[in-house]
Amino acid sequence: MTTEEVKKAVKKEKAPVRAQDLTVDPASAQMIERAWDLEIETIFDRAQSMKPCNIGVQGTCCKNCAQGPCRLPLPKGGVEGKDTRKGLCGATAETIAARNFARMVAAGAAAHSDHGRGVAETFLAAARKETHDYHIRDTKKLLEIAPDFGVDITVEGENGEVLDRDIDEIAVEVGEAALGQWGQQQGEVCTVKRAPVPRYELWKKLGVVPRGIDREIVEIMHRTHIGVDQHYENIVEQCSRAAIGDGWGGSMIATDLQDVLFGCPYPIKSSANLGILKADHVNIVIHGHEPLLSEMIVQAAELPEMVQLAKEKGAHGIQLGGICCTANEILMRHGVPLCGDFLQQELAIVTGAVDAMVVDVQCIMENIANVAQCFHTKVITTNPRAKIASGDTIHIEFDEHTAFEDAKKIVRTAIENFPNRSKPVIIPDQKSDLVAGFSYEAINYHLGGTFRASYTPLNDNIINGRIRGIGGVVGCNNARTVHNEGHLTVVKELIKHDVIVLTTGCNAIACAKAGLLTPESAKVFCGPGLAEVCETVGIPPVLHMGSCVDNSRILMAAAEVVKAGGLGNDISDLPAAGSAPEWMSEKAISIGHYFVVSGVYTVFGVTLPVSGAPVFENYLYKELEDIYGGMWDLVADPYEHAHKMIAHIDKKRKALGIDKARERVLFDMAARRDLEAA
Ligand code: SF4
Ligand code: MSK
Repeated sequence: MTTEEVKKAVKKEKAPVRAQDLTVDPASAQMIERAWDLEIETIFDRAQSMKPCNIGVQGTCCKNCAQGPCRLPLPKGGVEGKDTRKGLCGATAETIAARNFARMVAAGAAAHSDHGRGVAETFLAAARKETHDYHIRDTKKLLEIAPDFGVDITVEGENGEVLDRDIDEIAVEVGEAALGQWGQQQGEVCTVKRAPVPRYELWKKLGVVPRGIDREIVEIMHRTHIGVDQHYENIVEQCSRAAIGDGWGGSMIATDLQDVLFGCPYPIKSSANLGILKADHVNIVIHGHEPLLSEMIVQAAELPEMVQLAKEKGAHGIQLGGICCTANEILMRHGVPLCGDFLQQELAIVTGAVDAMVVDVQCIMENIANVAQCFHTKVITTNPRAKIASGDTIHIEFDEHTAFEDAKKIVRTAIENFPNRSKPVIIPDQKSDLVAGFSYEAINYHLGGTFRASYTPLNDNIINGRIRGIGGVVGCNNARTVHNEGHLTVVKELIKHDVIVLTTGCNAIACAKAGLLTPESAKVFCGPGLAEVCETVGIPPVLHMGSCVDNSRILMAAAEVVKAGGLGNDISDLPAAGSAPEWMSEKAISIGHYFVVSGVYTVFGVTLPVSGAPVFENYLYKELEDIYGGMWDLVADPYEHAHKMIAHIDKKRKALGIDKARERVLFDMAARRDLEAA
């Protein structure tokens, strides 16, 4: 269906859709309108013309064998008495929904973990000096993480003295031990022990400590095959093993090793939105997830020979920008500006200014290849795992042993395409300043300083009530909901009520575009307590911690807060809540589940494919709290969504006996204001 047909169809049934009804971001609205003018179809049009399947949305369609698909919609008005719905094999709605949920966890954990495996392989190649393009850069972090992998960092000398071990030897051993976590069959994934002791002991008691990262994912696929695991509670138990293996395993190891290879992020300034593109520059947009490639492209684009070539082709220079989590990776370490989030990938091309869109893995819409055909843009795939059949994409395979040469080839291809611009360039003038780079180490340093780095000042401010609690708000965009509206409403509501927000992924990009990642935004958007803390410490109220795999940084921050003391003994005691207001990817389900089993109340927006199985749904939303201290929830309305998080935070403050402190602080502040006014 063309855009014109979509518009006509929409018009026939109801008032025409306006671009500002589809997104709250003016830059995106401008490009949606341009796409309409040029009759270029984007995801925003397809979301109007194709409605989601009513049974799939409920999670009760099974196609796990050739006798199906067996479809078990919830009867209108719900199930009265005994639920008699069954698939051909007898699988109940609960079994089917639990199996589908589990397969989402498996796919999400596999995506993160395969990313981590790729990083571990490159790390090992660098440690063994088999590649000259990557080096062990952050030796401080290497020495910090080595003991967690069972690697000694000192050795006893001949006279019993303690000597430092050779860094290269340590790096090789860490690389080998890290890579071993994927194929390990028995024992425990070693980084899981970074969780607070009571959490780790609970997991041990429940028998959900992952044995190996891959093993738990494979076991989900086995258990959800026809005729295997047919008890939703038992299926969820395996989800917990695989999800812990993701959050406290594959993703966490990916973050660790990336930091050692490319440097641990520290606060850095940059800007965000389509307005970062420059009409007179070669624009290269890097999109996907793995920093292995993008790190090389950043270096290649800075080479004098590349800048000279760009000038010879008539450009003033080379502008890099990122989409999705690759954007977050190169922002955190190099300050490369954010071009846009998941739903802006087609819209970036619609500016007519993108000379190459370079993609690796995850969240890459196949339709970018079709949109690119309407312009001069070259879509370059780089990863053997991810090729695109549509359009005229070119594949320049990226290999860690020839990484820099591959990156130079890619940059050169983009530069040579600059003179081929075929349509007028229209770049929205929206871009916002931001400060990113808040690794959990950076938060530690920022709060406590070099000599007394610690989370204690954060805990003190939570205990004294200036900060009400912590919100982890993460996740994607979803074309079934207004672009960025959920993200911004939830985050603004939280900070307005003195909840500090830790963010990653496309939520971070949405917040960046809205100016929430600047220290100055505290005065405008925060409640008085949080505003005072941000002003004193000089931090934004929304701390950008990185990409999807970097949700592990949020887990580590939570563990550090527990360790700093005064807020209970476990993550489930903290006045904290998690959120993914516009989620869409299977990775979000794995992330959500590892937050839940880590003890966090986790609210999703849009929808969750469990509503057709009320018993299973109740297990996720209520009963898991008794087991793990954390549970799932679904609240589509973003305002209510934020307030359920705040209510949970207040419940935890009360349980800790610190609810009265907050009332005193707010009274103090009101009194101070009255005095100032007098
Ligand atoms: Fe139907 Fe059972 Fe086959 Fe699923 S596994 S498609 S419920 S027969
Ligand atoms: S990119 S997984 S849309 S956050 Fe990590 Fe954004 Fe979600 Fe992809």
